[in-house]
Amino acid sequence: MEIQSASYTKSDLIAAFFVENDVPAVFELSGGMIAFLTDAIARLAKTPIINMRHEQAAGFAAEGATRITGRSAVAMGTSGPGATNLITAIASSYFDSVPTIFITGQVNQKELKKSENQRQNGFQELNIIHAVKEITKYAVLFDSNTDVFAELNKAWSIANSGRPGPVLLDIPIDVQQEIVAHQEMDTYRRFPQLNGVVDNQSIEGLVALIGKSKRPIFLLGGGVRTSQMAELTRKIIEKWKIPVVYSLMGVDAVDSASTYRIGMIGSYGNRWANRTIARSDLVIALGTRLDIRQTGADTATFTKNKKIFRVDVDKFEIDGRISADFSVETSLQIFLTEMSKLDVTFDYSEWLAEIYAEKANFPQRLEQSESITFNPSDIMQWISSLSSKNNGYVVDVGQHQMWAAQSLVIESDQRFMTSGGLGSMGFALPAAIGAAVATAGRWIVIAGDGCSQLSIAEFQTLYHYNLPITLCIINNGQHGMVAQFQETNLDGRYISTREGYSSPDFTKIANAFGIKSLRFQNMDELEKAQNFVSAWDSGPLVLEFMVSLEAKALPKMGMGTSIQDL
Ligand SMILES: Cc1ncc(C[n+]2csc(CCOP(=O)(O)OP(=O)(O)O)c2C)c(N)n1
Ligand SMILES: [Mg+2]
Repeated sequence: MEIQSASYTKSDLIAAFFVENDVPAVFELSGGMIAFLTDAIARLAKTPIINMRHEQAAGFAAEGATRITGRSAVAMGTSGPGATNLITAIASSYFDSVPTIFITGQVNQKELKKSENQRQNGFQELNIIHAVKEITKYAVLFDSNTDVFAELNKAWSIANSGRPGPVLLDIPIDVQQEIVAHQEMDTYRRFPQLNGVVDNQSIEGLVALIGKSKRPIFLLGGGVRTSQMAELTRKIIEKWKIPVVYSLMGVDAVDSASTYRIGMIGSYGNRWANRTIARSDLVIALGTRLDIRQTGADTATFTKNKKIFRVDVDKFEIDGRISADFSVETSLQIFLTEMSKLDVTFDYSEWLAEIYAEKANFPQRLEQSESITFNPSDIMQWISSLSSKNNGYVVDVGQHQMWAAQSLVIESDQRFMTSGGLGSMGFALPAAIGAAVATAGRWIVIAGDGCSQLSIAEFQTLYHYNLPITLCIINNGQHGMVAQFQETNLDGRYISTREGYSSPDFTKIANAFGIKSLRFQNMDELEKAQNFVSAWDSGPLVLEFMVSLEAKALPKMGMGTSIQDL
């Protein structure tokens, strides 16, 4: 891009860089220390600026937009409280490997504190670089000598290469206003660098292992989507004909129509899927870190009587809590591309039949007691049936998250997004706002009554931009996930999950924000509303589902146990 004017500022360069790098949108809440930046972005009028009601929501929205488009979106906050409000969202992007770009305004360079021992010099001054060191891949404070283009290129490149993750740029307000000389836009972009190589031995080794295996299984994680490899993964699965289980982050790795897609494993996995992986003799784990919620605390039992073959781009995960029999440190792009070149197919029809028989024994809806007539599993099936045109689901944190992961039907190309590593309540609605801004079409949010109270302010963002989002609030009148923990481990003393907890009338709240809403008490009411809700096509809609306090997230692996025990 040619810079036209003689008096462009560094803010203008940054705005131009966003355009050049296809930034889907900038999400922010205003502040004096970012006012020059937002002004420059608005004057260029190419990158949408979405005004959120909290910087944390801006950060989650940028994460959502980045995850869905595969292109880094930007979240901005002013110095001090704006910056600290971004921190939870930065951590979320870090743990879920999302290359979100965070930009904070900073006080004038001459107002920065004079020594590390001085608490604060400028008003709202705060050393955000220091604060986010552990949860960013790169964080840098600009000064007058910073080569702006070089730093932007570096930031985008680091965020998107290897195992992706967030970066933060802290830009003092005086630097934002500095005039730059007439300059050619540096169009040089570094696309994600693929880490590692695959030697033939690894692939041949895998084929040999499968040859010796009676019950192999693929275990897919969030890496499949992070590396944009869902399509190729599906092709390989269909050709190799090997069953697939997945982690919470891998729910949308393969769509539900695939015969080989068995179910979710882990602490709250589908019972039949956990039993399947427990019985398998070879686990081919792709892009998954085998965390405690997947394997249980007892890792020895998890690995018993089976070989584990792992592919991960992050060496530190491979060296992490589960040691594999064979591991390949490389990107899934490289590994899956090599896999797809092999002309092999396997016949595990007997193993598959066994798995299907097991599945028939444990219908998900029957995990609940019979007294639960408005069954969460049925509700998820109903939500799935609303429209196959939905882009997918953005899901919050709690029992409702597990009900969604266990029972939603994921159609081809539909996404399932949730806060995996950080598990942050209040993620879903803002993340869906990011997704809705960055793509055409409707998104479904599934959130609990507790989570909804963390993101209620964003109802105004929904209304203001008239976003095509259907917010499904699963209202069980409690912090159900924690209450379930208290029931098992604290003799049913429900401190601050039931006692001292309450929630407002969400349908009235939605109406107060100018948003249409409906409340449902039972399956009959859902059936009657089906046509209306399916046809709804004008901006946001809030649906509230009144679920029993007694509904549980089941099956549940006990503390310190293994999935073998389920
Ligand atoms: C920011 C944050 N605070 C606290 C928690 C702990 N926590 C996990 S689930 C949960 C309850 C969520 O309640 P609700 O949204 O009603 O979901 P439910 O479990 O009832 O479906 C809490 C408090 C968390 N994960 N994130
Ligand atoms: Mg709840």
